[in-house]
Amino acid sequence: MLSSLQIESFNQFGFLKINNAIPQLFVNKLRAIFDKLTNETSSFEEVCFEEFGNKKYITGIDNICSKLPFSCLEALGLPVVLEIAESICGVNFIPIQDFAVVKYRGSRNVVEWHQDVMSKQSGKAIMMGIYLDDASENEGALKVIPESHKSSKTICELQNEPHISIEMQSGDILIHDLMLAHSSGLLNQNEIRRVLYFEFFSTEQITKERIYSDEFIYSRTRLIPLALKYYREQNPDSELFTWKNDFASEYPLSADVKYEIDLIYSASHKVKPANYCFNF
Ligand SMILES: O=C(O)CCC(=O)C(=O)O
Repeated sequence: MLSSLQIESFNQFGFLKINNAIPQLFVNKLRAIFDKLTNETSSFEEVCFEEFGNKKYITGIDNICSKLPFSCLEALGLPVVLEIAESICGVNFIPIQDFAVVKYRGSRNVVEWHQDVMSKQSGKAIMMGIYLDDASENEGALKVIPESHKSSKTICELQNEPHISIEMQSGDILIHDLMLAHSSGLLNQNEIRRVLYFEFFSTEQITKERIYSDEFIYSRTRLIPLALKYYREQNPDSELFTWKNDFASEYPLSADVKYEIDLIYSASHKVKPANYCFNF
Protein backbone atom coordinates (compact mmCIF):
# COMPACT_ATOMS: atom_id res chain seq x y z
CA MET A 1 0.00 0.00 0.00
CA LEU A 2 1.33 3.47 -0.82
CA SER A 3 1.89 5.81 2.13
CA SER A 4 0.04 9.10 2.35
CA LEU A 5 3.34 10.89 1.61
CA GLN A 6 3.78 8.87 -1.59
CA ILE A 7 0.20 9.60 -2.66
CA GLU A 8 0.69 13.30 -1.89
CA SER A 9 3.88 13.35 -3.95
CA PHE A 10 2.13 11.56 -6.85
CA ASN A 11 -0.71 14.08 -6.74
CA GLN A 12 1.68 17.02 -6.66
CA PHE A 13 4.24 15.99 -9.29
CA GLY A 14 2.19 13.58 -11.40
CA PHE A 15 4.53 10.61 -11.04
CA LEU A 16 5.96 8.30 -8.39
CA LYS A 17 8.81 5.82 -8.45
CA ILE A 18 8.66 2.70 -6.28
CA ASN A 19 12.11 1.17 -5.91
CA ASN A 20 12.71 -2.60 -5.88
CA ALA A 21 9.01 -3.33 -6.15
CA ILE A 22 9.34 -6.59 -8.09
CA PRO A 23 11.65 -9.41 -6.94
CA GLN A 24 14.46 -10.16 -9.40
CA LEU A 25 13.29 -13.77 -9.84
CA PHE A 26 9.96 -12.47 -11.09
CA VAL A 27 11.69 -9.90 -13.32
CA ASN A 28 13.57 -12.81 -14.91
CA LYS A 29 10.30 -14.63 -15.52
CA LEU A 30 8.93 -11.54 -17.29
CA ARG A 31 12.11 -11.11 -19.31
CA ALA A 32 11.69 -14.70 -20.50
CA ILE A 33 8.18 -14.10 -21.86
CA PHE A 34 9.24 -10.79 -23.45
CA ASP A 35 12.13 -12.59 -25.16
CA LYS A 36 9.82 -15.36 -26.33
CA LEU A 37 7.25 -12.93 -27.74
CA THR A 38 9.75 -10.60 -29.38
CA ASN A 39 11.59 -13.51 -31.00
CA GLU A 40 8.50 -15.17 -32.41
CA THR A 41 8.99 -14.70 -36.14
CA SER A 42 5.56 -15.85 -37.23
CA SER A 43 3.36 -12.80 -37.61
CA PHE A 44 0.87 -12.35 -34.85
CA GLU A 45 -1.60 -9.62 -34.17
CA GLU A 46 -1.27 -6.78 -31.70
CA VAL A 47 2.41 -5.98 -32.22
CA CYS A 48 4.39 -2.98 -33.51
CA PHE A 49 7.52 -3.49 -35.56
CA GLU A 50 10.50 -1.38 -36.41
CA GLU A 51 13.05 -2.29 -39.06
CA PHE A 52 16.73 -1.36 -38.82
CA GLY A 53 20.03 -3.06 -39.63
CA ASN A 54 18.15 -5.38 -42.03
CA LYS A 55 16.18 -6.86 -39.17
CA LYS A 56 12.62 -6.52 -37.94
CA TYR A 57 12.26 -5.78 -34.24
CA ILE A 58 9.10 -6.03 -32.17
CA THR A 59 8.85 -2.77 -30.23
CA GLY A 60 5.35 -3.05 -28.81
CA ILE A 61 2.97 -5.83 -27.81
CA ASP A 62 -0.64 -5.08 -26.97
CA ASN A 63 -2.87 -7.25 -24.73
CA ILE A 64 0.20 -8.90 -23.30
CA CYS A 65 -1.68 -10.57 -20.42
CA SER A 66 -3.41 -12.75 -23.00
CA LYS A 67 -0.13 -14.20 -24.28
CA LEU A 68 1.08 -17.61 -23.16
CA PRO A 69 2.71 -18.53 -20.79
CA PHE A 70 0.61 -15.93 -18.88
CA SER A 71 3.54 -14.50 -16.89
CA CYS A 72 2.16 -10.98 -17.45
CA LEU A 73 -1.25 -12.08 -16.16
CA GLU A 74 0.61 -13.39 -13.12
CA ALA A 75 2.34 -9.99 -12.78
CA LEU A 76 -1.09 -8.35 -12.75
CA GLY A 77 -1.90 -10.52 -9.70
CA LEU A 78 1.15 -9.35 -7.75
CA PRO A 79 0.06 -7.75 -4.45
CA VAL A 80 2.37 -4.76 -4.97
CA VAL A 81 0.83 -4.00 -8.39
CA LEU A 82 -2.75 -4.19 -7.15
CA GLU A 83 -2.03 -2.28 -3.94
CA ILE A 84 -0.59 0.62 -5.94
CA ALA A 85 -3.62 0.59 -8.28
CA GLU A 86 -6.00 0.54 -5.30
CA SER A 87 -4.09 3.31 -3.48
CA ILE A 88 -4.51 5.72 -6.38
CA CYS A 89 -7.71 4.59 -8.15
CA GLY A 90 -9.68 3.26 -5.16
CA VAL A 91 -11.10 -0.22 -4.52
CA ASN A 92 -13.02 -0.31 -7.82
CA PHE A 93 -9.95 -0.01 -10.04
CA ILE A 94 -9.95 -1.51 -13.55
CA PRO A 95 -6.97 -2.56 -15.69
CA ILE A 96 -7.91 -0.91 -18.98
CA GLN A 97 -4.76 -1.65 -20.98
CA ASP A 98 -1.84 -4.08 -20.74
CA PHE A 99 1.05 -3.80 -23.15
CA ALA A 100 4.82 -3.93 -23.57
CA VAL A 101 7.25 -1.32 -24.87
CA VAL A 102 10.67 -2.56 -25.98
CA LYS A 103 13.59 -0.34 -27.03
CA TYR A 104 16.74 -1.64 -28.70
CA ARG A 105 20.16 -0.13 -29.27
CA GLY A 106 20.37 0.93 -32.91
CA SER A 107 16.75 2.04 -33.15
CA ARG A 108 16.22 5.66 -34.25
CA ASN A 109 12.66 5.81 -32.94
CA VAL A 110 12.13 8.13 -30.00
CA VAL A 111 8.84 8.40 -28.14
CA GLU A 112 7.82 12.03 -28.69
CA TRP A 113 6.35 14.24 -25.97
CA HIS A 114 2.74 13.33 -25.30
CA GLN A 115 0.03 12.85 -22.73
CA ASP A 116 -1.72 9.46 -22.62
CA VAL A 117 -5.17 11.05 -22.93
CA MET A 118 -6.57 13.98 -24.89
CA SER A 119 -8.44 15.87 -22.20
CA LYS A 120 -8.24 16.73 -18.55
CA GLN A 121 -9.48 13.85 -16.44
CA SER A 122 -11.69 14.47 -13.47
CA GLY A 123 -10.79 11.38 -11.48
CA LYS A 124 -7.90 9.08 -10.93
CA ALA A 125 -6.16 7.06 -13.60
CA ILE A 126 -2.58 5.90 -13.87
CA MET A 127 -0.10 4.31 -16.20
CA MET A 128 2.14 1.85 -14.36
CA GLY A 129 5.49 0.84 -15.87
CA ILE A 130 7.26 -2.25 -14.53
CA TYR A 131 10.90 -1.98 -15.62
CA LEU A 132 12.65 -5.20 -16.60
CA ASP A 133 15.91 -3.40 -17.45
CA ASP A 134 17.78 -0.38 -16.14
CA ALA A 135 16.96 2.89 -17.89
CA SER A 136 19.29 5.81 -17.18
CA GLU A 137 19.38 9.34 -18.63
CA ASN A 138 20.84 8.44 -22.04
CA GLU A 139 19.52 4.91 -22.00
CA GLY A 140 15.80 5.32 -22.59
CA ALA A 141 14.77 6.76 -19.20
CA LEU A 142 11.31 8.31 -19.24
CA LYS A 143 11.50 12.12 -19.38
CA VAL A 144 8.70 13.95 -17.61
CA ILE A 145 7.64 17.52 -16.99
CA PRO A 146 6.80 17.58 -13.30
CA GLU A 147 3.33 18.96 -12.45
CA SER A 148 2.35 19.16 -16.14
CA HIS A 149 -0.68 16.95 -15.37
CA LYS A 150 -2.26 19.99 -13.68
CA SER A 151 -1.34 22.46 -16.41
CA SER A 152 -3.83 24.01 -18.81
CA LYS A 153 -1.10 24.47 -21.45
CA THR A 154 -1.19 22.52 -24.69
CA ILE A 155 1.25 19.66 -25.26
CA CYS A 156 3.04 21.86 -27.87
CA GLU A 157 3.65 24.47 -25.16
CA LEU A 158 4.48 21.94 -22.46
CA GLN A 159 7.15 20.13 -24.46
CA ASN A 160 9.42 23.20 -24.31
CA GLU A 161 9.31 23.36 -20.52
CA PRO A 162 12.12 22.01 -18.31
CA HIS A 163 12.00 18.25 -17.83
CA ILE A 164 13.68 15.60 -15.70
CA SER A 165 14.72 12.05 -16.57
CA ILE A 166 13.59 9.34 -14.20
CA GLU A 167 16.35 6.79 -13.83
CA MET A 168 15.02 3.30 -13.25
CA GLN A 169 16.51 -0.04 -12.35
CA SER A 170 15.11 -3.42 -13.21
CA GLY A 171 12.39 -4.32 -10.72
CA ASP A 172 11.39 -0.66 -10.10
CA ILE A 173 7.87 0.57 -10.83
CA LEU A 174 7.04 4.03 -12.15
CA ILE A 175 3.48 5.33 -12.12
CA HIS A 176 2.39 8.49 -13.86
CA ASP A 177 -0.83 10.46 -14.21
CA LEU A 178 -2.28 10.04 -17.73
CA MET A 179 -2.09 13.82 -18.23
CA LEU A 180 1.62 14.05 -17.35
CA ALA A 181 3.70 15.14 -20.37
CA HIS A 182 6.37 12.51 -21.06
CA SER A 183 8.73 11.21 -23.73
CA SER A 184 11.69 8.86 -24.02
CA GLY A 185 14.90 8.74 -26.05
CA LEU A 186 17.27 6.20 -27.56
CA LEU A 187 19.59 3.60 -26.09
CA ASN A 188 23.24 4.52 -26.58
CA GLN A 189 25.03 1.67 -24.86
CA ASN A 190 22.51 -0.71 -23.36
CA GLU A 191 21.18 -3.45 -25.62
CA ILE A 192 17.54 -3.41 -24.60
CA ARG A 193 14.96 -1.70 -22.38
CA ARG A 194 11.78 -3.66 -21.68
CA VAL A 195 8.80 -2.19 -19.80
CA LEU A 196 5.51 -3.89 -18.95
CA TYR A 197 2.68 -1.34 -18.78
CA PHE A 198 -0.66 -1.56 -17.00
CA GLU A 199 -3.16 1.29 -17.24
CA PHE A 200 -5.66 1.56 -14.39
CA PHE A 201 -8.83 3.65 -14.08
CA SER A 202 -11.39 3.87 -11.31
CA THR A 203 -14.76 2.38 -12.36
CA GLU A 204 -16.45 5.67 -11.50
CA GLN A 205 -14.22 7.64 -13.86
CA ILE A 206 -14.31 5.18 -16.73
CA THR A 207 -18.11 5.05 -16.56
CA LYS A 208 -18.31 8.85 -16.51
CA GLU A 209 -15.97 9.23 -19.48
CA ARG A 210 -18.09 7.01 -21.73
CA ILE A 211 -15.07 5.98 -23.81
CA TYR A 212 -15.71 2.28 -23.35
CA SER A 213 -18.80 0.09 -23.56
CA ASP A 214 -20.26 -1.52 -20.43
CA GLU A 215 -19.37 -4.91 -21.92
CA PHE A 216 -15.73 -3.90 -22.25
CA ILE A 217 -15.60 -2.47 -18.71
CA TYR A 218 -17.13 -5.68 -17.32
CA SER A 219 -14.65 -7.84 -19.25
CA ARG A 220 -11.65 -5.83 -18.17
CA THR A 221 -12.77 -5.89 -14.54
CA ARG A 222 -12.87 -9.70 -14.70
CA LEU A 223 -9.16 -9.64 -15.47
CA ILE A 224 -8.49 -8.83 -11.79
CA PRO A 225 -10.08 -11.96 -10.22
CA LEU A 226 -8.55 -14.00 -13.04
CA ALA A 227 -5.07 -12.55 -12.40
CA LEU A 228 -5.52 -13.21 -8.66
CA LYS A 229 -6.60 -16.80 -9.30
CA TYR A 230 -3.68 -17.41 -11.66
CA TYR A 231 -1.21 -15.75 -9.27
CA ARG A 232 -2.50 -17.96 -6.41
CA GLU A 233 -2.13 -21.12 -8.53
CA GLN A 234 1.46 -20.24 -9.44
CA ASN A 235 2.40 -19.00 -5.95
CA PRO A 236 0.41 -21.12 -3.48
CA ASP A 237 2.58 -20.10 -0.51
CA SER A 238 2.71 -16.36 -1.21
CA GLU A 239 0.66 -13.60 0.32
CA LEU A 240 -2.31 -12.57 -1.82
CA PHE A 241 -3.97 -9.26 -2.53
CA THR A 242 -7.53 -8.99 -1.20
CA TRP A 243 -9.79 -7.59 -3.91
CA LYS A 244 -12.26 -5.23 -2.21
CA ASN A 245 -14.28 -4.31 -5.31
CA ASP A 246 -17.84 -3.34 -4.29
CA PHE A 247 -19.26 -5.92 -6.71
CA ALA A 248 -16.60 -8.65 -6.39
CA SER A 249 -19.20 -11.45 -6.27
CA GLU A 250 -20.52 -10.48 -9.71
CA TYR A 251 -17.43 -11.68 -11.57
CA PRO A 252 -17.62 -15.50 -11.54
CA LEU A 253 -14.85 -17.45 -13.27
CA SER A 254 -14.57 -20.99 -14.61
CA ALA A 255 -11.50 -23.11 -13.82
CA ASP A 256 -10.14 -22.71 -17.35
CA VAL A 257 -7.78 -19.71 -17.49
CA LYS A 258 -7.25 -19.87 -21.28
CA TYR A 259 -11.02 -19.94 -21.89
CA GLU A 260 -11.51 -16.94 -19.59
CA ILE A 261 -8.67 -15.01 -21.24
CA ASP A 262 -10.15 -15.60 -24.70
CA LEU A 263 -13.52 -14.40 -23.46
CA ILE A 264 -12.12 -11.27 -21.83
CA TYR A 265 -10.01 -10.29 -24.81
CA SER A 266 -12.82 -10.91 -27.29
CA ALA A 267 -14.69 -7.87 -25.92
CA SER A 268 -14.26 -5.19 -28.54
CA HIS A 269 -12.79 -1.84 -27.62
CA LYS A 270 -11.88 1.49 -29.09
CA VAL A 271 -8.32 2.70 -28.70
CA LYS A 272 -8.36 6.04 -26.94
CA PRO A 273 -6.04 8.54 -28.61
CA ALA A 274 -2.97 10.00 -26.89
CA ASN A 275 -2.18 13.72 -27.18
CA TYR A 276 0.88 14.61 -29.30
CA CYS A 277 2.05 17.97 -30.67
CA PHE A 278 1.61 18.12 -34.42
CA ASN A 279 3.27 21.07 -36.17
CA PHE A 280 1.99 21.23 -39.74
O1 LIG B 1 8.18 3.48 -22.31
C1 LIG B 1 8.28 4.52 -22.95
O2 LIG B 1 9.34 4.90 -23.41
C2 LIG B 1 7.09 5.40 -23.15
C3 LIG B 1 5.93 4.67 -23.63
C4 LIG B 1 4.74 5.54 -23.70
O3 LIG B 1 4.71 6.65 -23.25
C5 LIG B 1 3.51 5.07 -24.34
O4 LIG B 1 3.50 3.93 -24.84
O5 LIG B 1 2.53 5.84 -24.36
